[in-house]
Amino acid sequence: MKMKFRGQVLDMSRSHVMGVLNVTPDSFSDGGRFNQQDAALLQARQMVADGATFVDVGGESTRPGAAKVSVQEELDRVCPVVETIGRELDVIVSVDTSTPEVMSQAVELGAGLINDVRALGRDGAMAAAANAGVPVCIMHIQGEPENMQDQPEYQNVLREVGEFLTHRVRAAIQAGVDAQNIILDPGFGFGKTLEHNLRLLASLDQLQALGHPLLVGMSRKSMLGHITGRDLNERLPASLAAATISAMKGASIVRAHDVRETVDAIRVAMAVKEAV
Ligand code: 7PM
Repeated sequence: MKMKFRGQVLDMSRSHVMGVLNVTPDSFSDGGRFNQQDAALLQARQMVADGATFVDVGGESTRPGAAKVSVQEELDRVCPVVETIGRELDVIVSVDTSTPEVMSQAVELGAGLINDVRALGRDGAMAAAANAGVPVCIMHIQGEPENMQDQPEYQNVLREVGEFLTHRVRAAIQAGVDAQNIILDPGFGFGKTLEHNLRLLASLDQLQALGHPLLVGMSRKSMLGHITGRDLNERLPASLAAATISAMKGASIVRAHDVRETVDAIRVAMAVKEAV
């Protein structure tokens, strides 16, 4: 159960942490490109010190209602950060994008993983991922990021997510993506109610049966707010519980904002798994 990310070989039977690094400019940080580069590198450096195996660099917000970003703007935000982190730090740089041009350029600049919340659904994305030759994470989403939470509906969420992912895997392999290079993600919060998310988490082990390593992201998500009643900035304990459960159920990569704490939580889960 090994997977190769450029230079790095990882044992995917263990759980690894992916730190979230947003390079979307928010309304009140007008620091300019150089400050943003510095800030991104500092943040990534801390994540690596805290035990991150991956840093996920994203330049396009998937938030419903977020402004659309042009291809050039996304390239300008993401590429310098990918290049700098790849050069300066011993970490696998993941590029969180659905844009084929960004996939190709980021991998050329050192990215070791493509993370696409649109499951390589944009025109040219399958081919770009196949040509890039690095592992790719295919995530389930119902609808589009803009409307996904309007009225999520499933007859059987586990079966439908499994079928969606199976179809995307087939298409990716047909486009030339190496089957050994495919990671799957049920897409917590992407077109799902709390009930759907919980059913998926409870059955995560069954998604393992699809035969690909799993990535999960629940850090700070509203599903945890719904369970605990906590605001965004008070969801760390809930996020750690979710990370621990996913690690126990075999997730290979856990995407998280709070790397240091998540690494500890996952170490406990892995120690318990090894004791069986
Ligand atoms: C608004 C909506 C803001 C959603 C941020 C988000 C995942 C991901 C994200 C995930 C993979 C967040 C998400 N979530 N990539 N990117 N899996 N593979 O809460 O669950 O971070 S963005």
